[in-house]
Amino acid sequence: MNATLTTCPYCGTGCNFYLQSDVNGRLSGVEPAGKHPTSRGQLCIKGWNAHAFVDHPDRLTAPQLRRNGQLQITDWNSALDLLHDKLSGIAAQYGPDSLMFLSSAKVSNEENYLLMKLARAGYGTNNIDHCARLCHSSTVTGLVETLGSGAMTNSLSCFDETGLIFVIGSNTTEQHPLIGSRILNAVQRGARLIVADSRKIRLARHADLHLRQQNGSDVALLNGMMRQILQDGQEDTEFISQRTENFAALRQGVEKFTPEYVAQITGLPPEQIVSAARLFAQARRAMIVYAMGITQHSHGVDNVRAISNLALLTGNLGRPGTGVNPLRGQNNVQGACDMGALPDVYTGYQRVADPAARQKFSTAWGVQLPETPGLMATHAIEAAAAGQVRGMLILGENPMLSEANQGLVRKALERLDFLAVIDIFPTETTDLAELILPAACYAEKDGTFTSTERRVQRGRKALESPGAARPDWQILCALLQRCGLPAEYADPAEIMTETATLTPSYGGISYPRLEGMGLQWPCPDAEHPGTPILHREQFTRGKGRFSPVDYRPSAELPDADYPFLLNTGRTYFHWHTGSMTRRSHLLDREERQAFVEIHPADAKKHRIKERQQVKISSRRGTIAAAAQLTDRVPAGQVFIPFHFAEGAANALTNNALDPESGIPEFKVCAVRIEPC
Ligand SMILES: Nc1nc2c(c(=O)[nH]1)N[C@H]1C(S)=C(S)[C@@H](COP(=O)(O)OP(=O)(O)OC[C@H]3O[C@@H](n4cnc5c(=O)[nH]c(N)nc54)[C@H](O)[C@@H]3O)O[C@H]1N2
Ligand SMILES: Nc1nc2c(c(=O)[nH]1)N[C@H]1C(S)=C(S)[C@@H](COP(=O)(O)OP(=O)(O)OC[C@H]3O[C@@H](n4cnc5c(=O)[nH]c(N)nc54)[C@H](O)[C@@H]3O)O[C@H]1N2
Ligand code: SF4
Ligand SMILES: [Mo]
Repeated sequence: MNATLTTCPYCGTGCNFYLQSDVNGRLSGVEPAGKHPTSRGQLCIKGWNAHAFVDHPDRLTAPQLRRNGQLQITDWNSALDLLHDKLSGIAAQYGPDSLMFLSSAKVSNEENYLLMKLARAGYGTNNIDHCARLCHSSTVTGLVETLGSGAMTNSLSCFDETGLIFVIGSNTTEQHPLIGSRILNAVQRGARLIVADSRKIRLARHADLHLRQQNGSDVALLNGMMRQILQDGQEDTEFISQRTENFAALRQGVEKFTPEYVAQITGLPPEQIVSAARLFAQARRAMIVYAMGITQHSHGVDNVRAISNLALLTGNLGRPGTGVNPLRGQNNVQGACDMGALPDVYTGYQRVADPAARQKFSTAWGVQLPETPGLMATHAIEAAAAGQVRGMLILGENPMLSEANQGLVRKALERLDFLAVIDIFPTETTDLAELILPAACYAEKDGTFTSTERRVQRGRKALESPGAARPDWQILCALLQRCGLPAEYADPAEIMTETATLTPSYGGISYPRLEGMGLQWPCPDAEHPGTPILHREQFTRGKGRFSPVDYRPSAELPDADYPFLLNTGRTYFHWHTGSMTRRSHLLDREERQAFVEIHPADAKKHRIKERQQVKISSRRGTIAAAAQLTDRVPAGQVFIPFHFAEGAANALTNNALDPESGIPEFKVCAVRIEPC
């Protein structure tokens, strides 16, 4: 029996475990890492089952090419030649910006670095993005403006020291289970808990206050809390005068958000807004924790600004047990952003529009680089549907199920002249691809992954990949070479060495230093111990900036034709588009089919029974799913997880985008329901 220490491939909590393999080199199970600072000898159900999909018979094992509608197996050389010829041919004919590259928060830092280098240096376009666009792009935009850095400010260990936790738009016990447990431990120790979520999530049961405001009304709620704090004279005047700017504008901006006005918008009783403000302001150390309930709105950046304003107003930044803490979702979404798999930045958020940064990368890579920021993933879908993007390479994403408004996504992908997908399994997106390349999964390769607390950690190879599947980094190296760029890296460690020289915040990161518990960036040099808490002496941007925001309603609200508000998200057992968890026996057994949460009173009105198939329609599509009658959702709202292809929530969702971050409004649109 062998045991290989590695990082969990599911969520950004970043737990570590040992993959156990038997004498035949097959995985037999998982054992949590006892000394790890996050997992501390525990795992959630997905971690315990992280070995289960690895040897599933559906794994892609050979490159495949679609000819006359039929998939044919081909060899690697022909497949890579074809891929390069197609991409360079489209670039030559229609310009490099007719290409789009989608990178992946499931793959390593090194692989994200190589794909962004390939897009920029190899094919001459900044059109590269990944699922952070659908996730925390609002955070990156909002927090860079207010604090100077888009990452979680504090560390997970801070939950052990805080006096109050304000969870807003995060179903933490299901989506970041080991962070959820840590919050529950803090509550047991005596910390106060405020939960703001229209759904009665598990944390709500343990909260001092559960605010069930209408989805999409958080700006009003947060502004109302700030107005009350100012009225009570509970703001941190010393912090405001020494460490912030633009305070007068904030005071003015929140002035109209009286408890009564906020009550009208949120549907909350005015007293609850006052109580929330008082509870929050009384804590000497308060942590704000948020996720998709905040970011996935057409005003997602404004939501993030409002959160940042609240933390600045109360001096809850730069100290242990405080902070603005966006919980990053995928195992390496923090890393994919850090590595510059984004249209406007290179690694470490160095801007492509900044001539000095461009010169630095141009010199290092030995090529001229494109000057204008590229397309966001969501804009690229629109551009492909309009015939402006013609070739796409997708590495480890499944936009057919994960992007908003599936009808539009299908139109976009079908209209492409060429689509290639690199994945470990067949997906709804590979179904549309001309070329499919088989990748090694996390257990079959080395690499690094960066968790939500900015902890860069090792993933380690435990077994060989099936058939002809190859690690993504090797596939990308072969493409870089076809573009005439040197790519003779012996292993991912050498790729990290190159990345570190170009990235100040990763400057001190190297494989030998990551043995043990990894390192938290910024880690600028080889002696630096890493940074558990950001903004201690000053903010990354200097002063913290108050950015007042006004309330804007969601793009599409319920009306007479579509009377229900559709909320979408996830469940404990499944992961996104299900490619891995629906192929993990024990997880699949727990939840086998698409379902919709409906309030019992609404079900009664529409004569819908428990487990009955229900038709749900929006202006963009119709799906069927099994009714789950529950008061987890408020009356007037239905909740559908987006894991299930046969009842795809995103056939319904609205692709209205936040004007700044380009994130879709996954959390609010209007639907109607009827029995099938
Ligand atoms: N099991 C499992 N875990 C996961 C994932 C998974 O697919 N499965 N995905 C990972 C990823 S990539 C991410 S990004 C995270 C996401 O983690 P979360 O953001 O925690 O998950 P969601 O279910 O998308 O939404 C969280 C909550 O936001 C609430 N909400 C909706 N609209 C609003 C609103 O307007 N205001 C407020 N205050 N709340 C609102 C919803 O009711 C829901 O309970 O989870 C990660 N962890
Ligand atoms: N309605 C609705 N839609 C949403 C959301 C929502 O809350 N509501 N949330 C959004 C959010 S936050 C996110 S993060 C996105 C996620 O959207 P996606 O990233 O598109 O979803 P995943 O299913 O995680 O897709 C990852 C793919 O990578 C593959 N893969 C896994 N490991 C590897 C590997 O090592 N190499 C390669 N090449 N491939 C690999 C998997 O098989 C899978 O097909 O969904 C978004 N969509
Ligand atoms: S909490 Fe996240 S990282 Fe930890 S075991 Fe569960 S899915 Fe894996
Ligand atoms: Mo995400």
